[in-house]
Amino acid sequence: MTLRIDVITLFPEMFGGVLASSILGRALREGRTEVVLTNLRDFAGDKRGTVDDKPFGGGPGMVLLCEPLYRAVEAVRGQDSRRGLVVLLTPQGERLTQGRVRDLAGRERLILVCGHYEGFDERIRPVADLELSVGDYVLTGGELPAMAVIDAVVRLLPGVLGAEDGTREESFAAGLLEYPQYTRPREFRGMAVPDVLLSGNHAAIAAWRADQAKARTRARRRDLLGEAPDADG
Ligand code: 4GX
Repeated sequence: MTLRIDVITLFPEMFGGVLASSILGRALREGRTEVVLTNLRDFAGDKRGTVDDKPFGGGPGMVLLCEPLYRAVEAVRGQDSRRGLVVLLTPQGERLTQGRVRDLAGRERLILVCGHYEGFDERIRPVADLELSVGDYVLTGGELPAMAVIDAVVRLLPGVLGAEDGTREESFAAGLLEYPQYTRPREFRGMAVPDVLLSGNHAAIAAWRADQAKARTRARRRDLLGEAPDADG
C-alpha cells in the first residue's frame, strides 16, 4: 500500500510547483505516493470563510479557530480507512530529524496540518498526534515546513531514488555529514581534485571519504558526534 499524505492548509496553491517538479513530481506521477490537499477555508463556519479571530485577553495578531480545523481533520480522516498520523507544523514541535523522517516514511498515512497567522487556539493541540518544527526560526505559515516534511519523506519511499542515493542516505544515518565530491574538470580556477580520487584505488578512496566525513562533521557539527558544540554554536 502506498503512503497517503493529506495536507490541510489555507494556501493549497503554494504546493503546486513543489509537487509537480523534480523527484517529487516523478514520484507522484509514478504513483509511489499520493498527496491530497484540503483547503481549511472550506470548513469555515460562515459564508465569509472565517478561520481566525482576535485573541481573548487582547494582544496583537489573529488566532486560528479550533472549530474549522477539527472539522477539516475529521472530514479528511473520513476519506480513507487508514487513521493517519496527524502532524502539526509549529516552531514549538519536536525538531525534525532524519530519524523522524524515516519513521514517517514507514507509516501508511500522514495528515499534515499547516497553520497561518500568529498562532492557533491552544485547544487545537490535542488534534495532533505529533508536533514538528523544521528549525528555530519563524515562518509565516506551516506550508514550507510541510513541504520539507513531504520532500524528505517521499525521497525515502521505495523506488523513488536510485539504489546509489539509498546508500548515501545511510551515511547520514551513520550521523555524519557528507564527504566532499568532485566532477570534471580536474582543475578549476586553481582548485585541483584530490589525487586519491583519480587513483583508481577504491580502498584508499573509501578511507579518504570516511576520514573527510568525520573531519567535516567534527569541524562543522560536533553535536552530531555526540560532543558539545564549540563556542560558535
Ligand atoms: N517549523 N511556523 C506555524 C504558526 C501557526 C499558526 C496557526 C499553527 C496554526 C514553523 C517552523 C513555523 C510559523 C509554522 C508559525 N501554527 N513550523 N505557524 N519553524 O515557523 O514548523
